[in-house]
Amino acid sequence: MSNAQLTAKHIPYIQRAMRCANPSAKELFLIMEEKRSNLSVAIDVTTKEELLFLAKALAPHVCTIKTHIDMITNFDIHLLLELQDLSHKHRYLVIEDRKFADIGKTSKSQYEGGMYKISNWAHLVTAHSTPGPGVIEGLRKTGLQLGRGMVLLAEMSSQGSLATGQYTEATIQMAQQYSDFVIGFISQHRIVEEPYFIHMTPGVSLSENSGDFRQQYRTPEEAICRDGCDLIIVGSSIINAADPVAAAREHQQAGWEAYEKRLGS
Ligand code: S5P
Repeated sequence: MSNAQLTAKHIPYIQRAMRCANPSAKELFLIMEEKRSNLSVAIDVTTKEELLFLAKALAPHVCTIKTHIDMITNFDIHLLLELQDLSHKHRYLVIEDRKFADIGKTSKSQYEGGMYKISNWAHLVTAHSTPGPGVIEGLRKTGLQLGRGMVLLAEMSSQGSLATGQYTEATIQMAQQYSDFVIGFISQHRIVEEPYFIHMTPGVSLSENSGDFRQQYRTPEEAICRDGCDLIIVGSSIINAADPVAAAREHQQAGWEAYEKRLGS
């Protein structure tokens, strides 16, 4: 296949890094290649001690750590400083899964202010496209100058999600309009071919077939080879495992093998 004929899913992460205008997107592809990891761990816990314990233990195996910082009951600034230190030491990016979904002005204030000051520490944040391009414009105003990026929810893993069809199409158009800041999608499938857009996918597990509250799972191989996604987001199957490090290693290996198989296909 000549380079022109290659679709994004056949282009190595390292080459995709070179096509990224956004510095966090570039860094992410480089880290994935360097650590041989397309695994993001969703550390959905309720105390800073658990979050830091798992972040430290799992860091060598992941390219990103995804947080829900508003789940933490004893949040303080030291937690963020330690997460940042760890991210430099172990080379991972932090995604704060805030799922912004308000008008631009409000989302911007929520991003840079309040108790969490998310723009100060999260390399990447998630947002719904429901409000239209204003939510991107609001976050971009603060985030672009800090070298941050955002990920738009184009599809969801939960059964009965309304993010399908025309909604997904409109989300793609919004991302294309602001591709200096929107680095890709949370989706269940590959939905665009531009190689600089990354497809992050939750609802992945080597063990579970169905989750609580209509969460739906498939294996890393299905997510990467069959569905064409680039990065797997795994939460409970790692953090609730009897041995979270071993579970992270297994998911890392399965994700990487699927990626190599896809490149060769
Ligand atoms: O559609 C989605 C989008 C997201 S970001 N479905 C999801 O499950 N997520 C997040 O991925 C969710 O908030 C959680 O943090 C993680 C999945 O966790 P698990 O325990 O089901 O693997």
